[in-house]
Amino acid sequence: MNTQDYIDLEAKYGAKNYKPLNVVLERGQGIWVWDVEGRRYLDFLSAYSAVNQGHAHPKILKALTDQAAKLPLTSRAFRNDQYPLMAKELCELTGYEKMLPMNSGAEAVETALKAARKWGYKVKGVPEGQAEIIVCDGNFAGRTISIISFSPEAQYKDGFGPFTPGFKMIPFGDADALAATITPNTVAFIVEPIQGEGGVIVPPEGYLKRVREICTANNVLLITDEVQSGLGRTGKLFAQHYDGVRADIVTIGKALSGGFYPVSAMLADKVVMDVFNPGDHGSTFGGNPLAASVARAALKVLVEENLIENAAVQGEYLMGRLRRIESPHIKEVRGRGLLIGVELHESAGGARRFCEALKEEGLLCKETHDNVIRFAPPLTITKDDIDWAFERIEKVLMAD
Ligand code: IF1
Repeated sequence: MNTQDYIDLEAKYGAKNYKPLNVVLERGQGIWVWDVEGRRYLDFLSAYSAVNQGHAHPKILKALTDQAAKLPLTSRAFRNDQYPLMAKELCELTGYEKMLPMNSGAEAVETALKAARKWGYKVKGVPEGQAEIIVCDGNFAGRTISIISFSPEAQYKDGFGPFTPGFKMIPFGDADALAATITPNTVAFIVEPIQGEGGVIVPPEGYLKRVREICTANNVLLITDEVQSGLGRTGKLFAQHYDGVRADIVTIGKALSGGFYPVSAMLADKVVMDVFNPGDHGSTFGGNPLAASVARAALKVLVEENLIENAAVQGEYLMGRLRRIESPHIKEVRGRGLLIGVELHESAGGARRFCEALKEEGLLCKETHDNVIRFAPPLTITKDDIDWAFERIEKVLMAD
């Protein structure tokens, strides 16, 4: 079968809920992927930051296969020997007292929202059913009905009502708006330290620090959604660390498994996490031994291979080179570490065509919204790899 055969099959039998680039991948190793025609590409999306450790990392693969051969799933009706170790290692790495394991990023966010509401009622004393959670314009936190209930994106909501109440939206980056919107019933503020889908939007200097102060002063939980910006992507363990902030709740996912398996988690201290009693919340696969074993290996690789520091160094290098491209199409280059967005002028005709052109040059990336090209390679990338990629990016962005 060739590329078109696969595309035709997908069109015939698969839902049309994505419009992918017409490249059919069959193998990946490190920063490289190969399509069914044998063509090689540099992956500059990393599966939306789920492959920070590079494709098919041998050490994570070994953890996966060893555990899969022993015991993939127990359910939480019984205990297993991997989940407690993952919980310990994750809490020690991130500096939180407790974690709750889930599968997708959206499930980690849903868990955080439930924890915040229950903390509001049981600890803060908000009247039952009156909890308010403040969100930011430009947010993306997943596709469940409660999460799209606070999405700013009409398409993500269209046809999916009625929506979950209890959310208020304020502009991203505006700490005064947060202070003005908090009421006695506000239980939490959820924010991405850098908005990924929103277009790689970096907030003003000191924004998160001020938000942290406002939440503390008003006894409101600060939730940072680090599903995409976390685990080294921006050059720090968490993007919130650029402001020296410690949120009350952190959601993580994606690279928590190095791209091998859906693994996510909510992190918090006991004062929040202890609102969950046995039976309150759960998931069939949450905390399964295969997920836990893979996550332990993925975190080990992140630390042992110094990928967080590499993201900072290589991201700085790439951003510097991108900012020197004198292309009439480029409006702004922004981001942190290896989470980079190149915003194009309207006159450029949209980012998609540049992603298509870059695919022809052997580089895979994805537009976010109409005019931003997102560059997010695996954190294992080297300076030479970046030079290889940059040559192609400059060629495409300098063309008409
Ligand atoms: C899609 C976007 C990225 C996320 C943040 C939670 C989640 C995500 C900050 C939910 C997931 C994915 C979802 C995927 C495309 C991708 C995406 F374009 F949609 F927004 F990365 F930017 N918080 N993002 O970025 O995690 O449930 O997917 O595991 O839905 O199209 P998930």
